[in-house]
Amino acid sequence: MDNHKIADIFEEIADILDIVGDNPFRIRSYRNAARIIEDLSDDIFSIINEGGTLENIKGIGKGIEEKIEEIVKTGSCSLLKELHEKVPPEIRELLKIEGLGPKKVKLMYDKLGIDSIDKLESAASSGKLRNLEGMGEKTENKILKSLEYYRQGQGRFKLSDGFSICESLIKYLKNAKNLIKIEPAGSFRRRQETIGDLDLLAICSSETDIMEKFIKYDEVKEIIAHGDTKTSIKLTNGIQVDLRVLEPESFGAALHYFTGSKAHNIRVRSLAREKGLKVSEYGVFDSGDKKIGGKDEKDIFTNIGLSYIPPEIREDRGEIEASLNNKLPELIELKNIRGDLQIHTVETDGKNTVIEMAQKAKELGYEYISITNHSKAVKIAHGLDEKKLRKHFEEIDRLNSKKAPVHILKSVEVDILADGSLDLDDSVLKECDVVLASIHSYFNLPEKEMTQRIIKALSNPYVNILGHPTGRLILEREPYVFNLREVFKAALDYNVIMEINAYPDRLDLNDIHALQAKETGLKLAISTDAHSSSQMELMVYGVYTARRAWLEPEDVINTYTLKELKTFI
Ligand code: DGT
Ligand code: CA
Ligand code: CA
Ligand code: ZN
Repeated sequence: MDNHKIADIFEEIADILDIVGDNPFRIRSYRNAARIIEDLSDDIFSIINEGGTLENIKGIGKGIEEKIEEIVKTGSCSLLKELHEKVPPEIRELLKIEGLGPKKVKLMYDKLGIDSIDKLESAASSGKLRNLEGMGEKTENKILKSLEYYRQGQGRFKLSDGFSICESLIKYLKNAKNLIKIEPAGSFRRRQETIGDLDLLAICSSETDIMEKFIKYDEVKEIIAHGDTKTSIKLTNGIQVDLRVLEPESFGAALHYFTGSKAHNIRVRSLAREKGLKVSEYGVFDSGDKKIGGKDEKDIFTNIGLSYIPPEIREDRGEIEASLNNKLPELIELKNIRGDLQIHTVETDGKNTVIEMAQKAKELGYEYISITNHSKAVKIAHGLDEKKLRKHFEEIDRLNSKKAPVHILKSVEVDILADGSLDLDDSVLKECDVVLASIHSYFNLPEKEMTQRIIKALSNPYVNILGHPTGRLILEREPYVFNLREVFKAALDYNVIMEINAYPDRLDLNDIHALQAKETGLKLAISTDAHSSSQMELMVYGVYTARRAWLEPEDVINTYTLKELKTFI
């Protein structure tokens, strides 16, 4: 449990109170508390566990503080449990549809009795939603589109969720009797952007109680199967976890098999057959069925004449051929990153100051950061106009001259307006070290118009990087509709770099598009889009995406030294 999880609980409480039509002041106090806790730099768990108080935190009253203590001490919240009983999960699920908030859910329930995704779908497709107050045909169509997207992603989870689940679960299982090793496999190990279920593999020296511990884990909702070598559970958040206990002699073979992907496995097996060998989850066997390897994962590769293939590219997208021909890429690693090129600060909607972000960059071992606050069109983020941006730059100059912890590049995330023009005057863009341009509004233009809009923005001579190029939010919002290949071609003409936004909800460009960008001849920048110093640690998710896209350090401009970067820009 961390601050983020407490904030989630309060956010959910506020949502449900909204649905049942509770007192608006009470609702607001939970929503505020959620926001405050999310932004807090201190760890609430340590504060409470060390006997401290939250009294001094503005916006956290007595009632909320008691709830927090309850959550820290018991791991759950009785109010939320009560609310869960009042409002069934089918209604709460409606909140997951993009564009539906608690107010709309309540309205739809009160007026049309909509209490499930199925009922929502039939109401929307038979044109019943458009007659509700504040809705119309457009909203209705939007909801239908969101529904389709939701159904596609149903049952899948973001990679970052996989990390938090794995972390707590593995920490818990580490105390099992005689456990030697436990490792995640599957799509999680391949660092796919979403995961269907988690696959854990363990070896134990002798008799173990790991399966008993596993089914007694706090977060278990359902035991799907329970045996000595394989057990499957479903957690309260809906994710399934499979745990297998293996013989040490075949651990490597099983790790390879259960890491997948399935398509990769099929290729590996047929390659083995061509060599008169057999590969299974138990090992590598010769024509006489004698086991010749399987303890270590690398046995699988070496025995069939392959060099080791990193999990992230085991997708049968050419990795087998590359491995056979010794042409595997030297994949980028987190340690190659020398700076972060999208960072927001208190000047707009960030939580930390420029100097705090620079300090964090220093801790991460970086050489430079680029401060990219929003421009004025992004009103909810209090975007900067020309005058404010220039003042901000003076401050950055001052910090750089006083030996800032890392070099601070003067930049901006300039908004791409509906017609493709930019939100700031060229005269100020010219003064920037780096210009990042992104779309934050008018997501639903027709394809041609959207493509032209982006290309027009790229044609501005001062634009260096296109931020979160497709605008998608994983499992939430589809990319905007435009012709990506044409945009890539234009980017090549205008020398514009494509961003891989590392924020776990975005990962935009995704792996496939990032590879296409590389093949077009473009460079990429992996940036966190951090709105607080701790979010700068999310860089690793962008690196996973880059690895899945076969990127090497030279493909990514923030692996360059400051001097190289400046020359390139
Ligand atoms: P997911 O869970 O949908 O995100 O994707 P994975 O890749 O984790 O798939 P999962 O959990 O169904 O199975 C784990 C791995 O086990 C998979 O990546 C490859 C291997 N595997 C599963 N079923 C088969 C199969 O029928 N044939 C082969 N060759 N391998 C399989
Ligand atoms: Ca899986
Ligand atoms: Ca599985
Ligand atoms: Zn942005």
